[in-house]
Amino acid sequence: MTTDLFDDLPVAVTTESLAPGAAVLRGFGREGDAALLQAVEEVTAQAPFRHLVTPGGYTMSVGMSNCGALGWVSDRSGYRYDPLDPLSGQPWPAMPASFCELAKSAAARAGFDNFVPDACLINSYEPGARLSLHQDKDEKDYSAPIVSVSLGLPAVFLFGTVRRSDKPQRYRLGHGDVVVWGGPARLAYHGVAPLADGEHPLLGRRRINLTFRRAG
Ligand code: MD3
Ligand code: FE
Repeated sequence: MTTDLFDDLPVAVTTESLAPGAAVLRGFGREGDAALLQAVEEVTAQAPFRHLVTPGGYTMSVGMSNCGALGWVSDRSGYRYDPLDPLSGQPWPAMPASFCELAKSAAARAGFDNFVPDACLINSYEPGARLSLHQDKDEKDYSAPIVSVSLGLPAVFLFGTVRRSDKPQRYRLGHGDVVVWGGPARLAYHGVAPLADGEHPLLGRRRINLTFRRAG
């Protein structure tokens, strides 16, 4: 359902509700796309993308990095937020101010005032990479939303319910789309179908997703 249209902006942003608590802001991140990508490159020069191993011993097909005070990591001992990058032993790169402002303004537009993220997980997908159905449960406070920003090749996003066995709905998330997941959607199962090949003018054969979280 379309609830508003900001057609006075250089990029039109429409807000649609996927489910109670889940709002898609189509194109909200598109205006600043080149600057966002530049900032991703600066972060990942310090903290390169890596393929984490799950507690079950599988290597993830999605490459991951982080910025902010806390970063999400996985290894044979489990999932956690860590203030240090295990690859370097150093703190994660600071969250660029432009990231924080985008996340805050998206959350506010979806009805979550005062969102202050302390973690940004950066996911990098190449054709074939996928993320199986999961819940995001490693954060301390589920009252804060999660804000996601998609860049590059489009993905089919799978959005279920709080019951793993419920059949997920499928949504296309394209370049610049921002989604705010809060309230009753915060603990919904979700995932990403294998990325289809393609070529994006700015990102090439790649999709990058930023997820902003209040983790600590
Ligand atoms: C719904 N990332 O990093 S973003 C993740 O496209 C993750 O890389 C996907 O799931 C990606 O954990 C999906 C959309 C998303 C993120 C967090 C959510 C949807 C969510 C948390 C609760 C419900
Ligand atoms: Fe997730």
